Amino acid sequence: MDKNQLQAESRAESLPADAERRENGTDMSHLLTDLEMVEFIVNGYHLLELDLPEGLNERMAGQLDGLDYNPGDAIAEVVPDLWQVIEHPAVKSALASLLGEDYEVMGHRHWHCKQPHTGHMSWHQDSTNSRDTRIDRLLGLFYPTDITPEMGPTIIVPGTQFRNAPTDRMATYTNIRGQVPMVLKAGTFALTHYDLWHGTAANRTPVKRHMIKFLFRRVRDNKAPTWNHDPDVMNVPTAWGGKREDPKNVLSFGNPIGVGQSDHYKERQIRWKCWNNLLGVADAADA
Ligand SMILES: O=C(O)CCC(=O)C(=O)O
Ligand SMILES: [Fe+2]
Repeated sequence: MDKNQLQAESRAESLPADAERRENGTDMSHLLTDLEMVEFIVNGYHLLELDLPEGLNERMAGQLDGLDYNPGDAIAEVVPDLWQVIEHPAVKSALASLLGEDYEVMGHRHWHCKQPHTGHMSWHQDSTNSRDTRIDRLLGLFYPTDITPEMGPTIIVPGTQFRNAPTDRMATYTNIRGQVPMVLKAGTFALTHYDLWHGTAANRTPVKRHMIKFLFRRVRDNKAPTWNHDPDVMNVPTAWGGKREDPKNVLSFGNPIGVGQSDHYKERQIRWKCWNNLLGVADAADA
């Protein structure tokens, strides 16, 4: 048994009490809170810094550095340590929170190797125009090394996941106010809505920048919340002018890229529909 297996086993032994496990035995101790769920609806992404076994990130990065072809969907067969990433309790709990307990890990995955001294990638959405008010499909972007601003980070535009835009038109946009370069620590797993606008910066360094993309999907609509939900969470006053840090007021008023009133007003309605869908409210689509 190698060192990583040993560490995986010792982690398994320290799993929390039964109350924090689902019936299938999965550790769900990292379910998202109401605030984290609302922030996902508003921003379209959630970052997880994974406490992977020592040396695992370096080993994955070393294997990727040495790979001279792109195995496409078979990347996790070529770099099997990647299974420890998508099996990590924090990843599984976040996915169960956002996509339901029986979410599916889809067969598509891809190694995005940004070669040294290569240019930026234009803004786009990965999904195929099947956009609506729900959270049905997510990308998981995993980075096994630190990502600096010079290494060609993925750049996302928070809150754009509910917006349709022709890709050829988007590609002509330059700097968008509020864009977030994913400058991250090694071992970060970024969950993004499948429709979130994103691109990359140029890689101005002599090193390869690695990102492995996974795709996850909801299998059925929620009948009840699948995260760490407090049924009274929305029973607070509307903060028309005051602090907006609680889930209700973040959901209504959060404006991560400072859009104008008209867009914000429309988005607010979509967010509440999305929230009601996640709660399992039967007629949420007409809310
Ligand atoms: O390499 C990246 O950071 C993003 C790549 C990407 O968005 C794509 O290929 O669709
Ligand atoms: Fe993309």
